[in-house]
Amino acid sequence: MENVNSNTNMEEWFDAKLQKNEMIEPKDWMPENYRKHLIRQISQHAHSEIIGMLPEGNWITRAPSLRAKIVLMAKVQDEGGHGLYLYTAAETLGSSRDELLDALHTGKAKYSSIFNYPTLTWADIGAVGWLVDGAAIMNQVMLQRTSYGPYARAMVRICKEESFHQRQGYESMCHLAFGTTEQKQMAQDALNRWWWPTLMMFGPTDDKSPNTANAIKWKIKRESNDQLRQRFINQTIPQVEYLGLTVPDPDLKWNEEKKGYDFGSPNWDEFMSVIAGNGPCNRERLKARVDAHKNGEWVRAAAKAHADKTKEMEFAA
Ligand code: BYC
Repeated sequence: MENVNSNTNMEEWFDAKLQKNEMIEPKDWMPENYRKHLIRQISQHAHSEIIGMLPEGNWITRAPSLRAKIVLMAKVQDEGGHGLYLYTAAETLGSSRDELLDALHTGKAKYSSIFNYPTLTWADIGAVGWLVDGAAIMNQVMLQRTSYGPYARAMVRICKEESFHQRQGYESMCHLAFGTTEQKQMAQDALNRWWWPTLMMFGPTDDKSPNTANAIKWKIKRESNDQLRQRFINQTIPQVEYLGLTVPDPDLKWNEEKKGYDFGSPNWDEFMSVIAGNGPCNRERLKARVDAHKNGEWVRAAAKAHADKTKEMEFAA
């Protein structure tokens, strides 16, 4: 822990550190609400990564070529790795892995709404990589400068990998959009279904986002939900146009004055219903996760026995 002399007010010391854009580290003093806020956000993020493996993993056996299969497997493995870095970052705040997973498995903790939608065709895998990973990067680039050190450092590698995922998705969409009429229709259908849920990933509008004020004050989030959503739309629409596709939003229009697109409102009732556990796939996703955890019990036990034995042998040597 950095040297905090007894006269120093801890809160002032913490604020001054944030002011100087210095990172907060695990052993530093921090306000209890800052710790709780981070455990909530980082663990939700970790849960999203491992639940995010499910809709894509669903297509590994049906990928249309060996190359597509290898790329998709690599992507799904990356998501598992992201979950692990993030759980580890959350653990440095004093929450155990078991507690975090228990909150997920009992439905207490949230994970990203987007993963409660089904992947119906191969084009959905392209759309997920392009749009969902694209939205994730938009959100996560700023998190590389988040104020909590372990979270910020985990995000550096995660962003590099998400960037590869986004390109993988866009490449796949290019194949379909420039392919046969049926393939182009598949791509358009996937875009139609994933567009609005992707915009919801950024969270509620700023006036309805209870966590943003503290997140900005504590430099956890550097930009608001609406700012990031707007930037994502501005960046993605030219990509949609290049593909010769359209987004399902009659209100989408370039606004020269703001140098950005005006757009319609996502269905926020649907969003609230999905995050309350009533989306199209919430139950299926949670069940798959709980089953995987139970079925992996013997692997965890074997890995622990091996680690304990290795330690014992090192000690004896
Ligand atoms: N889904 O006050 P707000 C990925 C909740 S990408 C579910 O604005 P905050 C991946 C929110 O938790 C996805 N819940 O909250 C990509 C809060 O409820 P609680 C993961 C949502 O935290 C590709 C309430 O609504 N990325 O992993 O300031 C492949 C009010 O919201 C959502 C991250 O997690 C949502 N979309 O902002 C594989 C990035 N939106 O907790 C994997 C890190 C809002 O008070 N997280 N809620 O009960 C963040 O940046 C922020 O937590 C959010 C929400 C932007 C998501």
